Amino acid sequence: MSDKFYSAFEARQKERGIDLGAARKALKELEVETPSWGYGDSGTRFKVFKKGGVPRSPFEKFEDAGVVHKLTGCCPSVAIHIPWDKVDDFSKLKKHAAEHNIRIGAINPNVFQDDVYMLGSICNAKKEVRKKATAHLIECVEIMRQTGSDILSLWFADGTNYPGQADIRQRKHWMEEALVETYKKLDKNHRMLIEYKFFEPAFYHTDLADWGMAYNTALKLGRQAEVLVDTGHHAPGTNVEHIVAYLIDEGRLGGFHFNSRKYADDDLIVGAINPYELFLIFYQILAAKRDASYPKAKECANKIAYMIDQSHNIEQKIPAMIRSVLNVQTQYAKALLINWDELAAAQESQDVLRAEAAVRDAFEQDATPLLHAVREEMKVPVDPMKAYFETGYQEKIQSRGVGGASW
Ligand code: RM4
Ligand code: MN
Ligand code: MN
Repeated sequence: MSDKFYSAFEARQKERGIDLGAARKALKELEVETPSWGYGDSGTRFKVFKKGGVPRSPFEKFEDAGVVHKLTGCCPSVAIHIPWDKVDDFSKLKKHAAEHNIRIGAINPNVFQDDVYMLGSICNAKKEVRKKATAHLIECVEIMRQTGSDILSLWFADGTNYPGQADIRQRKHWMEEALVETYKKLDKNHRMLIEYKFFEPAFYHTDLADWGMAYNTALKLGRQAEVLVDTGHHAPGTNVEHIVAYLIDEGRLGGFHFNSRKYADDDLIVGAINPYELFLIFYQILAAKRDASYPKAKECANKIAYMIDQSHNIEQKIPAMIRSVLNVQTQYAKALLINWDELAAAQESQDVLRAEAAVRDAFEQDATPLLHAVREEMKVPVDPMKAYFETGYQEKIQSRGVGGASW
C-alpha cells in the first residue's frame, strides 16, 4: 500500500471527524469464527456437487481453516458439528488445531439427521426420541469440556408440516424440559446460544420460529442462555438490525451466524447480496458499545460471538471463506467510520435527512486503505484472496481427491 493512498484517506477521515486510531484498534480485535461444515461439500436438495480437494476428515477441515486464519489473521476458531466432526479422541483434534494456530470454537449438536428425528427431536411425541436427543445435547456439553469450548450452539429442525399434525403447546413444553435438563449440565463459564428459524425443514410451524421465542426460552433458562441471530433465518423484509439492537439492549444477544440471502435461507457468502444490512447490524453493535450510560448493552455487545454459517455449493470452499471474512471486515470497517457526534446532533435536532446521511455517509466511504493498513500491522497479506491463490494450497489439496466430507 502506498503511503499516498493512506494519507489521502487519513486526510479525508480527519475532515469527517473520525478517530482512525480507534478504528484500527477495533478492526484488529475483530474475530470471526468459521464453521467446519463450510469447508465440506454441500448442496441443495437437488444435488451435492462433489469437489476435488475437499477435506476428508475433521483434521483436514482444521488444516484448511488454519490457512484462512493465516491469511486473514482474524479467524482463530472453528465451530464444529457433532457427529459430523466426532473423533475418538478430542484432545488430538484440539492439539491438531493448536498446531495450525487455531482452536475449537462453538459445539453444534446435530439432532436433525437421524431417521428417528423425522417428526422432531426434543419435541418429538415419542419419549425415547426426546430422551435420545437430550442425551446428545448433554454429550455435547461433555465435548465442550474435552475441547475447551465455551459455547454450545443449538439449532433445532423441529416443527410440523400440517395444521393439526401435533400439539404445538405440548411440543413447547417438551422443548423447555429438554433445554432445562441440558442447561443444568453447563459449567459456569459455558454459554448456551439458542438459534431460531422461521421455516425449513418444517413448513407449517417451527418450534423455535423467531427471536421472541428464542429470547423467551433463554430468559426462562437463565443468564447463561442467549439468542443466536442467523442472518438468513427471517422472512423477507424483516428488520434484522432492529432485532439485534433489541437483544443487545436486553443483554441477550449471544452471537451471529453470518451468511446472506436473496429469497430463503440461502446460506450465500455474507455481504454478497445485502452489504448495507450487514453494515447496519454493525452500526447497532457499535452504538451499544459506545453507550456508557447503559453498561448492560455495552457488556453484551462486547462479547458477541461472530460466526459464519454458510454452504458453499458451487464455489471453492477456502477462497469462499476468505471472501466471507473480508466482507465482514469491510462492513465493520465502514461502520467504524460513522461520525457519532454528527449523528447525535442530527437526531437531537430531529433532522431526519441529516441523521440518515450521517449513517449512509460512512457506508459510502471506501475503507480499503484502512483495511490494508490494519493488515500490514497484523502482518497478514493486504489482499488475502490474491495471496491464497499464490500459495498453491488449492493445487496441493487436489491430491485428497473427490468425495471429501459432506457438510
Ligand atoms: C441450519 C442452521 C444451523 C446449522 C445447520 C447446518 O439451517 O443455520 O445453524 O447448524 O443449518
Ligand atoms: Mn445457522
Ligand atoms: Mn440456516
